[in-house]
Amino acid sequence: MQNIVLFGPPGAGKGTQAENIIKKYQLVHLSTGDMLRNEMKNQTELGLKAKTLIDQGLLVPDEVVIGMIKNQINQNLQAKGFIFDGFPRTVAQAEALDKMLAELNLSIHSMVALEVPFNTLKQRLLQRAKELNRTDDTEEIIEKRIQEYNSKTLPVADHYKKQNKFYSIDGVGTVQEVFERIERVLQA
Ligand code: B4P
Repeated sequence: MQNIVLFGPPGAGKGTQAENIIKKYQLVHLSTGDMLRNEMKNQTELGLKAKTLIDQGLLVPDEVVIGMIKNQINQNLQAKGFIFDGFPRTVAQAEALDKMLAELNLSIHSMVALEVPFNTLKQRLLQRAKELNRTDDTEEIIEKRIQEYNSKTLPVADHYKKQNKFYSIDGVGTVQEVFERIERVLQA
């Protein structure tokens, strides 16, 4: 079973590349961003609480996303592997993920980190704002999301570096070029 963490700042292309990876490797795609947007669309209690945080560029509490991921893993125990997209985003989430996988005799195989400069991230997200109308893709909120990433999410890379599971990928180029770089890591 190959379990992969797809890592990177907002707009790095995690969701975009996850689509390519699941098509090729038939892994189960677990995106906490998609799960939260689904809750928001259905106006559930969780979705309404998450929206107030997401619209300020803030992270949703650890226990909420950890619970969602645990649920999805347990519903997909027959999977060939999982691709974690946008999760873990804090060290506490990474520790919880390691623990829940260990209880199932599983582990993370690799963290694939997409590296993209700040200005490119901003351009991509402002472009996406025009296409998808996401309320968290305004200039002010993008900057807050990147600050949150730098303070709370970047340390997650060290967590996997210590385990020798960290692979840095240049995330600038066409979607296909970036995918080919990821494939080289996954096939190694
Ligand atoms: P996410 O949904 O995870 O979104 P993201 O970081 O904005 O985007 P991603 O990196 O997937 O970018 P994409 O492929 O779409 O999170 C949204 C929010 O939910 C967070 O801010 C947070 O509040 C909350 N949340 C989610 N998970 C959480 C957690 N675990 N804990 C706490 N809170 C959590 O790419 C962006 C754009 O770039 C797209 O328009 C795409 O077409 C374009 N693009 C991609 N690759 C490109 C390329 N190579 N060249 C040009 N454009 C490209």
